[in-house]
Amino acid sequence: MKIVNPATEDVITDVEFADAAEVDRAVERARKAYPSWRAVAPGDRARLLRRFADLVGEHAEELARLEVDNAGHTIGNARWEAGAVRDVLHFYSAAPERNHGRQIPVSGGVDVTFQEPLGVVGVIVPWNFPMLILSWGVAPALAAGNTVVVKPAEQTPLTALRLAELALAAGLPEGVLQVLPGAGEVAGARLVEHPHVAKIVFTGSTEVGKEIAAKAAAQVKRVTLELGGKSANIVFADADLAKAAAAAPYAVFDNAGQDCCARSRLLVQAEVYDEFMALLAPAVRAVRVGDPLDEATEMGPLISAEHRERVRGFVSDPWLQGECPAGKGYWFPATVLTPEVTDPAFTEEIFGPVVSVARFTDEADAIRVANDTPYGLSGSIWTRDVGRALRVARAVESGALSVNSNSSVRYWTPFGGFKQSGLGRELGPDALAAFTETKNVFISWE
Ligand code: TXE
Repeated sequence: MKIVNPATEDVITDVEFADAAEVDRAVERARKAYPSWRAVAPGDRARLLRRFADLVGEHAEELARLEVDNAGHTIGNARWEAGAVRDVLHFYSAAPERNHGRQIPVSGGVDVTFQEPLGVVGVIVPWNFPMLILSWGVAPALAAGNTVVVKPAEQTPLTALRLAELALAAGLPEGVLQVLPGAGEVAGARLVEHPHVAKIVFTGSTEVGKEIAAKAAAQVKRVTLELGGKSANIVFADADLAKAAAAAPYAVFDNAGQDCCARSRLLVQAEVYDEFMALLAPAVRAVRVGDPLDEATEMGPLISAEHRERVRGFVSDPWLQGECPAGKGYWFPATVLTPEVTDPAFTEEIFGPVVSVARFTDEADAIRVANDTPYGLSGSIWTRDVGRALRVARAVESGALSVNSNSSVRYWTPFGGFKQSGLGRELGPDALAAFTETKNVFISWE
């Protein structure tokens, strides 16, 4: 399959896609590698993961440039992402030595609860953050003693393939981490259906997520799902409006809006709507779109021509559009819409640099509009009133909220969605539980 640079439309390379038989062989290798990987002493497994993390750090610039070429990320973002992959691996490298289990008092013996690895884990990765999202599944899965088969997205296999080489160079045994580029309906589907894959970690569209959940249910296979979002960015009249307006473009246009946490619904309290929009307009016009390798660039291209057409389909009568390059590359300008709240632009995940703005009257109205969606991944609340911030944060049905900030993801805190935005949590101290099975053993002393 031809792999394309979305900023230039040049073919970077050709990558062979795995068919179902190749997936079967990879799962078999992972199965063979599992007993000895789970038996590696905790300290040794920790050291191997730290070495892997260090190698990612040493190759951070190379990985970042690969992500720029393959996914169109800005070089600044891609450098941050390479550093984050290293940090996620470091964070979970501490886990093998802290997988303590529990001892619960009983009479007539000793009762021990173990957290056992699951076996072979399949990680299906999307194209929007190819190496970062890979690390969220791979690091805790390996730390817990599982072996892993990764299927990257069709468009973006390059950093995943490089990470697999670095894992081998770090000393991870053959078969412990494999990366298999392939089509979703072929290689991805086979991973989901394979009876020897114990768990699927999937990040992608809600539509495919539902299909995977249904297939997994037929085998009672474990799943973690990170799906779509339509998050609200709620600006109350008492907020620092200049700060909220300056942050709003980044909240939705980062990674050209191809972010499940994008705050693509901007809800502004009616009495400050005009004032806020007057502050928002220059901030949107100032977003620099262009060559992702230019350090000053803030927004790169969309992933493909097909995706750009999909994004364009949501846009009519924009309130404001910024500039973007003409000519080659899948460019799309930063766009602000003011649609009806029933319009698809306001209700559906666009996954592009498009924000839809609406007014609300009071706190209850803001909560009602924010929750009027099948999604529930992230969101922001801008206010100077601490009580209101807490009330709204508790009432909004989302997995990752921020107050007077856009941030959603820190690798040491839990991340995941309410409602149709997902199932289970990634990252944070609890992610290890998602890659282990609880086993209770009673030992009689009588
Ligand atoms: O996603 P898919 P697509 C949303 C976003 C975007 C839309 C479509 O709105 O515009 O989804 O993107 C693999 N069995 N998100 O079509 O198809 C596929 O190969 C097993 C949100 O790219 O869900 C890829 O590796 N696997 C999102 C991965 O699933 C299958 C990130 C995601 O692809 C499969 C991406 C199947 N039947 C898109 N079909 C987020 N949550 O961040 C496909 N795949």
